[in-house]
Formats: sequence, structure tokens, C-alpha cells
Amino acid sequence: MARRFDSVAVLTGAGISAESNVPTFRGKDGLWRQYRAEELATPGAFQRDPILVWEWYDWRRGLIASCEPNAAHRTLVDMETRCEDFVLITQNVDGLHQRAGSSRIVELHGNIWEMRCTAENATSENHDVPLPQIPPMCSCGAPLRPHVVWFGESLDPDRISAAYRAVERCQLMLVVGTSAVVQPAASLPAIAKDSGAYLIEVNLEKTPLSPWADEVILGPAAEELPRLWGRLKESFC
Ligand code: BJW
Repeated sequence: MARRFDSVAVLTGAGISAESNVPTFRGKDGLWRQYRAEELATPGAFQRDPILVWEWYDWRRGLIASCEPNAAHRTLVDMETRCEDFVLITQNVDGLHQRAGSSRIVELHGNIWEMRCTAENATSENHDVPLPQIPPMCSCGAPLRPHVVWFGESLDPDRISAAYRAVERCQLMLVVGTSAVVQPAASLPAIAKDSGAYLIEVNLEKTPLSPWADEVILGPAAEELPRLWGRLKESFC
């Protein structure tokens, strides 16, 4: 590859953690009991039935706690180490990028290991698995909620601004393991492309983003990302 990339942005979704055995949202394993994410990851669902929603998160926290980062997560650590202007934007809440060793991360949809008081909005870290009490309660007496972004909720303005800045200036954007249907994250690659970036998508299947990509690599991220890195290394930063 003759191009040189001094600035790199990466967008990841649930597919990058699939080979760590974290279920994706929209795949065949994307259902918990009979529910889809769209039915549980909403403020309305939490208002109607906080116990049901917390049971879902408790189940996911238990699963994620037993999972390890995979070769795709580790490849992104290598890229970050090699490149001064590197931003990893993730929609994932599982914390596996941090556990792999990534540090320049924008967590667009929050983190499953953080909770927020529904009365005072104070946030706290919590790694209890399983949760001793559902719903977990704040010391002020109000229920806690997961500190994540649900459908219909706004993303943290500082985080989405950081993501926009990264995609507007990057020369290379990698999009890994996302169905590219959930906004505003799904629009980030198009912004990068419009700003002149070279766009590479890695996914098991084509997505609405694929027609815009300069390269679409079909295959599992834990195999394809290390292979892609082997090819890109010389063009990096
Ligand atoms: C592999 C693989 C392997 C598998 N290797 N690949 C504009 C138009 C229309 C609607 C909207 C709009 N703007 C906003 C909206 C509304 C809504 C939205 O986008 N709806 C769409 C569904 C249409 N967006 C919002 O509400 C957002 N808020 C917002 O925009 O506020 C302002 C506003 C509100 C309302 C109206 C207008 C403006 C908030 C979105 C929050 C999303 N939250 C969740 C839950 C987070 C907490 C939690 O985890 O519990 O985020 S939903 C869920 O989807 C989660 C994910 O981060 C997100 C994306 O999913 P992802 O990562 O792409 O996973 P999958 O499962 O979909 O895909 C996996 C992919 O991996 C697949 O492609 C596989 O092929 C692939 N794969 N194995 C490589 N081994």
C-alpha cells in the first residue's frame, strides 16, 4: 500500500467482541429470553420494569466478566502504540478494549461496569457479579441505572464531539464489527470518507456502509484485523 496514514480513527461494534464470546445485538444470538435490544435498551423499558432491564444487564455483566480480549482487540493496541494520532471510538460497553490495553478510547455508549443514580446523576464503578440486589440502589435511596446510552437518549456531548473531530481529520478509518445501523455512530464513517479518509470495513457480512468503503474485508475480526495490520504497518504514522 503506497499511501501513508498519519492520523487514524477506528470505530468498533459488538462484532469485535464476538470471538471473545460476547453476544452481538442483532445476530442470531442477539436475543436474551425473547427480547431484542430495542425492547430493553430504552428509558421506557427501565421505567416500566427496572428489574427486567437490570436482569438483562446482570446476565451480560456475568458473561463479559468471564470473557477475555481477543486478537482483534490486541491489534488495535499495537496500532495505538505505533501511531501518535490514533483514536479508538467504540460503541461497545464491555470494556474489553481497555482490558486489552487500549487507552485512547471514546466510549460512545458508556460502560457496563458503571452505574448512575436516577435521582442525583452521580456515577460510580461497580464490578459485582452477580449483583447482590436488583435493582441496585444508591445510598440516597433512589435506584441506580446502568451508565450507558439507551435508544432515544443523547450521547455525551464531549464524547460525540471527540468522535467527530477524530473522523474529520483522520486519513484512515477502520470500521470493525458493527451493523452500522445505530445513529449517530453509523454516520461517522461517512463523515471520514467525505473528509478524504481511506475507509476500510471489517465484518462477517456487508452492511449499509459497505458501498462507501474503499475496502470491505469479509471475515472474523480476530483473524482479519491482525492480517490487515501486517499489510498496513508500513503505511502507518
Ligand atoms: C462480526 C463478527 C466477527 C459478528 N467479526 N464482525 C437518525 C435516523 C433514524 C433513527 C435515529 C437517528 N438518529 C437517532 C436515531 C434513533 C436511534 C437509532 O439510531 N435508531 C436506529 C436503530 C434506527 N439512536 C439513538 O437513539 C441514539 N441517540 C441519539 O441519537 O440521540 C438523539 C436522538 C434521539 C432520538 C431521535 C433522534 C435523535 C442512541 C443510541 C444508543 C444505542 N444504544 C445501544 C445499547 C447500549 C447499552 C448496552 O449495550 O446495553 O448500543 S443499542 C446497541 O446497538 C448498542 C450498540 O452499541 C449499538 C450498535 O450495535 P453494533 O455494535 O453495531 O452491534 P450489532 O449486533 O448490530 O452488529 C454486530 C456486527 O458485527 C454485525 O454487522 C455482524 O455481522 C458483525 N460481526 N461477528 C467481525 N467475528
